[in-house]
Amino acid sequence: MSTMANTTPDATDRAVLSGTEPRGATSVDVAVVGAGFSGLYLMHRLAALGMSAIGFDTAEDVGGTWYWNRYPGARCDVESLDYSYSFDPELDRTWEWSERYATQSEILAYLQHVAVRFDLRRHFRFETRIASAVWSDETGRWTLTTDAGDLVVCRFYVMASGCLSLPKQPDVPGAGTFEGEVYTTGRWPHEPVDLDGKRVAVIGTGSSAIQSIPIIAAHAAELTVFQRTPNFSLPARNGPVDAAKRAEIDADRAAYRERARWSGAGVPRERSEISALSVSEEDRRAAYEKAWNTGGLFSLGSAFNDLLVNEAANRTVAEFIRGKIAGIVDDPETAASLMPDSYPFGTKRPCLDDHYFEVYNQPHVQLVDLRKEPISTITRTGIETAEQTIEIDVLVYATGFDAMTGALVSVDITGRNGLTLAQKWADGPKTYLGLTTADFPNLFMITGPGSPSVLSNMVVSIEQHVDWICDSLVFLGEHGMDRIEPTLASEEAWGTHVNDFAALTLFPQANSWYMGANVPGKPRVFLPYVGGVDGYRQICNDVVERGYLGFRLDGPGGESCNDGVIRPLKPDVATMLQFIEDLGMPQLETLSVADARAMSNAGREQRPTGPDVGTIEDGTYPAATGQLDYRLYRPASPGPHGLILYLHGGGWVLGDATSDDPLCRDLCDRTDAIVVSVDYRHAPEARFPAAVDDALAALAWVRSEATRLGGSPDRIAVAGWSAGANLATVVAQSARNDGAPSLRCQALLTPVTDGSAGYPSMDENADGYMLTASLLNWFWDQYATLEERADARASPMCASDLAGMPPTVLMTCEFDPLRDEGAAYAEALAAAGNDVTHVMAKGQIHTSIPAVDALPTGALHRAAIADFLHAHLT
Ligand code: N01
Repeated sequence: MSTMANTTPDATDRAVLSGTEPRGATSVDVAVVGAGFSGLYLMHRLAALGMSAIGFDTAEDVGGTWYWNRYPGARCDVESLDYSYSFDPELDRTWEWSERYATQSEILAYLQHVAVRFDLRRHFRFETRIASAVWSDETGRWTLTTDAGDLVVCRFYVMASGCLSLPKQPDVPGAGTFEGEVYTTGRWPHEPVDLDGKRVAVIGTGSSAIQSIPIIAAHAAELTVFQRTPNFSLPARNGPVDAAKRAEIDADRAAYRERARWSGAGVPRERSEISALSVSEEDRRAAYEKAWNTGGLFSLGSAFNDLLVNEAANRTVAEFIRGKIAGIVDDPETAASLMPDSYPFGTKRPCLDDHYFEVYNQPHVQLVDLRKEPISTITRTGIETAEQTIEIDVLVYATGFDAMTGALVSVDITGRNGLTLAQKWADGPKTYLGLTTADFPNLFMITGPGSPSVLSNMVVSIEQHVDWICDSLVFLGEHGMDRIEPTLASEEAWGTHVNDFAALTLFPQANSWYMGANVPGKPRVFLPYVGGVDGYRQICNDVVERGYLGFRLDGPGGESCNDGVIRPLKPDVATMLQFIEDLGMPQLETLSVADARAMSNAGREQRPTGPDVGTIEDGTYPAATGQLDYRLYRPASPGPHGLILYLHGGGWVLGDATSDDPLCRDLCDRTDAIVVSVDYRHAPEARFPAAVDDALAALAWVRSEATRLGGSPDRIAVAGWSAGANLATVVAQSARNDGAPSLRCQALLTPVTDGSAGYPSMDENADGYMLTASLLNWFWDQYATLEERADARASPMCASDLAGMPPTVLMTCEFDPLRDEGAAYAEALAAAGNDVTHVMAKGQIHTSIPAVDALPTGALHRAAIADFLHAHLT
């Protein structure tokens, strides 16, 4: 890349890059759309790097969202001490915030101050819109066309266009008919708007409306608020900047900023480690009261650690807020209308207000609940609902934005092979890290979809993105490269990761702009990344450290493509592994058998219990050498039911009839079959083939007692997990060999199938995923000699003939040492002519499947196993 010292937009034709640009085009290294927080900082960094750059903004000046959102009461809902740049400590020293939450005008003044201090305006063309951008593979350049028809050719193109910058088109019947004054909060006039003595209507009750309504009410003769969905709004408790907080920050500003960078939401704060359901109602209420009185966006939502992931926990805080509304609003009917009840708290962006609910106690303010009386039409003089006609002088649309993707696709961006961004994203945005998108080389987005962006303090996220992009441009330049593009595989995997994370939360339950649900026809996709600013920053750093994993880099200096998936583990699995690592527990195989059993049993106390089933019975059955325990799970539905003989996991050494209790409940619940979990003798006290003998005895007993147990003797399946799956299929082989009545099917969950051979996954996943290769070897050593491991009753893969086996569902997990031997067994069964369904669980580990409710991402696979069993048992 060229490194030109002067970066003025008037650098037209001076910085010729390839000699192939259209005549009269401005040629630069980097073109930037947007002069808000993102564009300004980006331009500052590019200038410091000596790269030629030009920026564009439709506004007359810098400011971005703070240039446009001038509606009465507009403020930031992140505290001013946090909502400011951190890149230059000197800048901090030149600016004093006057209030806890800065007004729009103060933030705009701050950005103007930044623009002057770093001489940034000269890089921008204002009142200029980029209408289109077209990539050329031949020249490796983007060609941008402005709304004035000017051309700009650049190597790198950055959309710093903001997440909430394109107001949503009013989708109200009759919009455009009204002949009085019409305003949109996101495009409020720069001149003063006189509302004194007027009849005003506000449509919408999001953040913009909730901030502006108290001020509009103070001026209007009559105010009617049209509310479609009530919002959770929390008191801002604005005031002067807190002196103690300022002193704390001033004491070590760098450390404070660093804590912000590595925090969940870009604001340093304590994270609760406690579930809302783990404390008494009194303590819970006290915590909520404290947070309510503290005010702010984060205090209530972070009072407990499970408010955004657990519905029952969330109900407690939602109920608390509804109680507050009831206490503030005098008229019970209005109060009821203002209480949100159709989505969990926090799943739509909560609002911060300054005496919003109190407004409805004023006699000249009326709330129209559109759920009861929808708008029929807007007329020339007012608004008609199903119940009434309201004459007005002023109509205010506070109806929100086409968030996160709207501004990006509003520019006609065409990537490789004529593909436009709008076409590519027709079913929802696809990005790698929210920064880039495949088939659009050298295009970057700041805080794009798939990054924490709107779920964080935007300034922190913006700085991180700008730094990542600039560091990448430097890297490319230093390595003689000039193209960067994500691979389709990395992009797809990132989309999966973003969705997996969102699915662990309650966010998808709301019809929010986070979900694109506020814009008719927009695909319903969760847009931001919910994994936190800290986790996300680590991911972006890891991508670079791992040689730009998932990117193709190209240029005169060479080509490199280090394709791969940056976070292949499911997020809940990764969190659990981290939790266990933090506990620092010893490896089971380093303990005595007795201690290993004690540790394994202790773990059972902590886990979720699994679903309720009809009845549970404990008893004993005649095993090979005496009575052993069983536990039976019976569905609530009338029988007779199919019967599943279940063999527990634990490497033939650990566990008993109740050790996989949550999984057995889950199987019973999902299959509507009786599950009989049996104990068997364990090694090393009873080595191979004792467990096999007991498992065979258990099958014989289940067959003979099927009717008494409430099942059908001719509808029996075997199932098991891990070593239990090994026993299950050994039993199935034995039944086939003996010509016993056919089993309906077998369900083998991450089975041990072959102790006689080594498989690649044994090395690949040897360590770090709960079941280690060394633990597996330890289990084998307790159970069977090397010679015995070649016996088909220990290693069912060693059977000389696998034909005639029952229909099989076999599950393997990507990060399991046993993955490949399970897959090999599935292949061998299929090759022998059996009906085999192989469920491959990506991102899962050996212990994922029994972790019912603890690892929600495993539910999909448990459902697949259960569907198979259900289909074969009915
Ligand atoms: O927009 P919104 P906003 N008929 O989408 C309603 C940030 N922000 O501009 O919920 C009737 O939240 C719509 O109803 P419903 C902040 O992140 C920050 O207020 O879709 N009503 C909703 O009530 C915020 O979340 C700050 O049923 C219609 C409202 O209009 C984001 O910007 C300040 C309708 C839109 O609310 C957006 O906030 C302001 C229709 N056809 C904004 N269409 C701070 O920093 C829409 N609505 C404090």
